[in-house]
Amino acid sequence: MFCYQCEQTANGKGCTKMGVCGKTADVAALQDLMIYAVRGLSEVAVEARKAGVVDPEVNRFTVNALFSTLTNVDFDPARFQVLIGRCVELREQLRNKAKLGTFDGAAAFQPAKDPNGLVDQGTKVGLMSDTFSADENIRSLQHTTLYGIKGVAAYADHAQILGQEDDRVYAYIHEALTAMGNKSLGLNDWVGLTLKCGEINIRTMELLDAGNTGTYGHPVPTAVPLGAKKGKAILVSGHDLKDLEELLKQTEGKDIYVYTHGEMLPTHGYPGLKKYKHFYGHYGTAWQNQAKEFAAFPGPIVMTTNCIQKPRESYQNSIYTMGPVGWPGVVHLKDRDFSPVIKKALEMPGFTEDKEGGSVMVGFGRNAVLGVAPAVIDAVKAGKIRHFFLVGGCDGAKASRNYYTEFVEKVPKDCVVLTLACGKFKFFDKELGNIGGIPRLLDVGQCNDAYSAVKIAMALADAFKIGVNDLPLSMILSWYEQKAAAILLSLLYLGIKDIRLGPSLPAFITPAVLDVLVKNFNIMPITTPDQDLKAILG
Ligand code: SF4
Ligand code: SF3
Repeated sequence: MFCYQCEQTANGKGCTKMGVCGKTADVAALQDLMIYAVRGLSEVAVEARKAGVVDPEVNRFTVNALFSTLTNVDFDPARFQVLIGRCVELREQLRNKAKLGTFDGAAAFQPAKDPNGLVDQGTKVGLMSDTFSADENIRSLQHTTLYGIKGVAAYADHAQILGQEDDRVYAYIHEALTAMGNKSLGLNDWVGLTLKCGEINIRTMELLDAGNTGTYGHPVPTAVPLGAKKGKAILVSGHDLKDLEELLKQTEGKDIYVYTHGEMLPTHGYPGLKKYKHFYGHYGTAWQNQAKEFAAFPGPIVMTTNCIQKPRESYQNSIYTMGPVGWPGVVHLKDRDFSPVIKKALEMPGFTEDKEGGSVMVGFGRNAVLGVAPAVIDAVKAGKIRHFFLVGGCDGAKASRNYYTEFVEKVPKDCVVLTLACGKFKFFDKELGNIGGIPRLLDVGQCNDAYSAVKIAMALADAFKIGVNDLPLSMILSWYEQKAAAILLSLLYLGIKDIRLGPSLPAFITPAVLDVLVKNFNIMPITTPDQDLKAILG
């Protein structure tokens, strides 16, 4: 196997025997084959679009299948076997519907009949195979684009669940995946396709934002208890709001409290979700601590999307996956039917007493923050707020990620920290106080809400009549998986400079490609909190 799509890749180079994430070589091969099959489907979709045929099922399948290959999403070989078969079926249906001729290569791929045969096929179409460019810099951009597309696919999948779609997003994905087989494209073409991914991701996140806020209202500042309420309990993790809503509906009146985990924390701010009285509080921290935290939770756990890790035996029978998530042997919920989870919650002990745990504030999406924009602008003009830091991105297991905790601790008292995504768990429960009533720590939301942060930055720039790069705002980002790659490409597409990125730089970026990024965007690795703060604040 060879995989280097995430930040924790082995030795900062690539996982070759087994994923640091727990992905086996067989699953890695099946994921490679899945990508190859989707590339074939994309080729046919591109030609079909030219013939005026667009198939919504193909579009939705495309993003769902890509989402399932994201880090920490699907580890179940059996589910990939089904998806690969379905991919080829849809491809042939579309080819017939659009009355297209025959294809070769990925678009003519026929899956082997048995699992071993599929794994064999997968080993021949991996990242370093001749299905990608032989030029290491072009390949680097192809892989950067592929990972960006995976992020876009995740967001597009969430958005379409809430009824928000734009064929421009699907068309780009199909075109860029098809381009990967086009040997005549050069380095500049790939720079263009890579930045285009960032542009398309902004559109996708806009759709997702419209889906979330259109369905559940704009998040409002909300205190979320970190303790527990005596009673039966269900824990829900991942990012999907619709899954959470359905769970809340189905558990209403059943004397069960629903707790969020990880990236579900910001959902407490949505009016359409917080109205449920039994939607109680938040439990635990970021994904990499789940084995210990899940083992101590006295009720069942539902994983709606990333990040899942190998379940411990103690909760193997009380954890459930749904949507794109899978783990071999773990029950996969279908059609948002939570009855097995509810049954399990009623069997399990739940919390036997109330537990005090303090609380954290969420709900500072663009609507809430821009609602107090005049006060913020006045505070900046009066010199009460010196600088804004967006400290956001993914969390992870590496000790070097303590940088972000220390950084936020050391941010001077006259500065405000905006945060989003699961990286916030490095400091989410710190008491940072406020500046004239404006909280110094503002949780914008999930990684899925990065659009909201971009909107805030742009609105501030407009208000001050300056460019985003001239704002007293610095981005200190942490990445782990491919949604972060998509967001990073969006920031680059918007021309945002001086981003500090850590804890390490992507292994899939070659020195020459990095050079281009540094020259054009002055992107740089994090150093130490003291040194970076000094460089920024002077
Ligand atoms: Fe390794 Fe990350 Fe790929 Fe898992 S997803 S195999 S940890 S590079
Ligand atoms: Fe976290 Fe997995 Fe990326 Fe949504 S949940 S930010 S790592």
